[in-house]
Amino acid sequence: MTDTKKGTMDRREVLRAIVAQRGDVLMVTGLGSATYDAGTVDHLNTFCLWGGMGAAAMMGLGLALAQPDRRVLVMTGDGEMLMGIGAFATIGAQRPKNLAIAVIDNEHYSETGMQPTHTRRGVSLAGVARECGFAGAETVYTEAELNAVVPKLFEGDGPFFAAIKVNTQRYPMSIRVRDGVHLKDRFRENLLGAERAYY
Ligand SMILES: Cc1ncc(C[n+]2csc(CCOP(=O)(O)OP(=O)(O)O)c2C)c(N)n1
Ligand SMILES: [Mg+2]
Repeated sequence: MTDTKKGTMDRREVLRAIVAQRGDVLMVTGLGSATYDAGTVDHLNTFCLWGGMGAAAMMGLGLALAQPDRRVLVMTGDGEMLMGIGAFATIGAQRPKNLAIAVIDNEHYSETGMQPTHTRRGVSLAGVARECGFAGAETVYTEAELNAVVPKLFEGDGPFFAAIKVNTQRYPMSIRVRDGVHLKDRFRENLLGAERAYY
């Protein structure tokens, strides 16, 4: 399966549509613009990755397995997801019901200068997820399709995957909270309580 249509949605409007329904979901964001997007709506239940390109989905899997009663949402870029593409197989094998992944797919590596990624050449991340055994996997291009897919990120049996096609608009590459250790400690303390967070 190949995707040849173009994304026209704005990535930060997509982010707003998703976080408006986030409830108490635990979010992990991948390095690159997904982390900068999430930083505009800084939240104690969000862990923003600054490095470890390709690790976001695996971090989400670990979190989902450790916290089976919580919903976990990974939000990352197409380039970051492509670097960790083996994660699809591991998640497909584990099949955590509480995990969803949303890729903000601008078909480029925007942080490093807008080099086109494989999705620009027709590689379908949703196709990979589906064939790896995800419970659901979709590619969305329009606001109507987005509105239909957002609830599936938060409820229903996972693992669920959505590639959300966006335009190539770039935003400032910065977030307000920039200390990685602080972001990690803050996330753990909020989730586990101070007594358990540091052991
Ligand atoms: C191992 C590794 N290789 C390359 C980079 C450089 N790098 C940082 S962000 C990025 C692009 C991320 O692209 P994508 O995930 O599609 O994010 P977006 O387009 O939304 O910014 C790259 C190549 C890196 N940080 N680590
Ligand atoms: Mg990208």
